[in-house]
Amino acid sequence: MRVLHTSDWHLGRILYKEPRAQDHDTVLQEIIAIARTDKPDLIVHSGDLFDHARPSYPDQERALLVLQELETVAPVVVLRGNHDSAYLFRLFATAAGPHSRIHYIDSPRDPKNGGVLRFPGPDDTVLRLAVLPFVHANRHLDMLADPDRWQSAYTERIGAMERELADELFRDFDPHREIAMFAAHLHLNGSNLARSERKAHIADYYATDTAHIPEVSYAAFGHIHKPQPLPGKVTGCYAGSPIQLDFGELGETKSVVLVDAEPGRPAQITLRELSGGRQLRRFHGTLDELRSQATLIGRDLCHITIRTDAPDLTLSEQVRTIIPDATVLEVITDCPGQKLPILSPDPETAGTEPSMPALFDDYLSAHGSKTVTADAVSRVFADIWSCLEEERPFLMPEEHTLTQPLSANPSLPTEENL
Ligand SMILES: [Mn+2]
Repeated sequence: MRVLHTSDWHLGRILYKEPRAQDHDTVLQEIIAIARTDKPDLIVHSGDLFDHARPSYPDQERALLVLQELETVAPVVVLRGNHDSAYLFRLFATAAGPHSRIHYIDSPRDPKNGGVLRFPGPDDTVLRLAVLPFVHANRHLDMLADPDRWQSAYTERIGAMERELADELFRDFDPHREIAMFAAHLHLNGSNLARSERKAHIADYYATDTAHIPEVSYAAFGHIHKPQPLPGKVTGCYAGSPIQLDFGELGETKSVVLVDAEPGRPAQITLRELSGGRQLRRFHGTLDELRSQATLIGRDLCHITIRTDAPDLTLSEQVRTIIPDATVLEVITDCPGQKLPILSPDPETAGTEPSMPALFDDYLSAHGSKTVTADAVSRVFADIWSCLEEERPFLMPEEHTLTQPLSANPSLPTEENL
């Protein structure tokens, strides 16, 4: 039997205010074409269909239209990932009705009651698929337990669920006729994180143990966005996201997994590379260097840092003219005058609380200024601060350029008699 495994679409993802809908549309058509050509007997989506729990109507429609296209090829199983809403999954299942070939797995199921699905294949073969969507620690664990034990408690809890699923998966199993697979949305200890999966707590609290995975022909995992084989001894893959979702996935080639499994034989795994969706690119250099790479950059989604000697307010505009086909997400200026040098702390004031201007200078050292030099910004801030402390009115330096000629010329109305 042949299975097509995809994952982590994250429909609705926005990168630096740039919606990824057009990238999704391209790559999802590519996945539909692969399904039609390779004719799997089952399609597994291992979670994170959406980027957030309340996706927009257009993104919901996008998901449903693609899943319905896939359903014309083979039954589709969709697991809820940590970004998906269980409620929305239940709603989709209700709307699809009891006879739909799309199976939405919104929450962990009793192994004896829906936790193991059966799909008949050619020549009397049967594929048994155990399903484990994302499990929230706080919904399935006793939160009053010692916080230091949360992680190991989570790992153990998932391990117990996996053992129960394995028991049912292999109960009265006929190895001459049946194939066992497992689909889950989990973080496995030892896998290679991309960064866009969702911050560190996932890795810390939600790590699970590869040793607990049922010994199946193939394990279809979701959650990690970098396509990769599973760590540990069970054959399986993180299918990964179909597009580069953020700069943690820079340079990654994306794919879906085709799995060919026969009873009693190890599964054959083939990756089908995906080329749809714009690539991400980071550029750091001068405008001239950017010019020389313009053709190479093409339509990429770019984060641009331009090195200049002096602040230049037209940089953004120039960048957009040099690479008109690219989507420019952000232009950063790398200009020596726009950052303050980092000073070593004054030993006399060590231990005392730093002043507000000193803290602001620290900020300028780290982040720089946007338009004028950091030095000028620092001086203006220090002036404002001393005026506030001494309860004096404050005039911006630019205002002096107006008031000085006024006071110097007695024939003009002064501030008082205006
Ligand atoms: Mn994900």
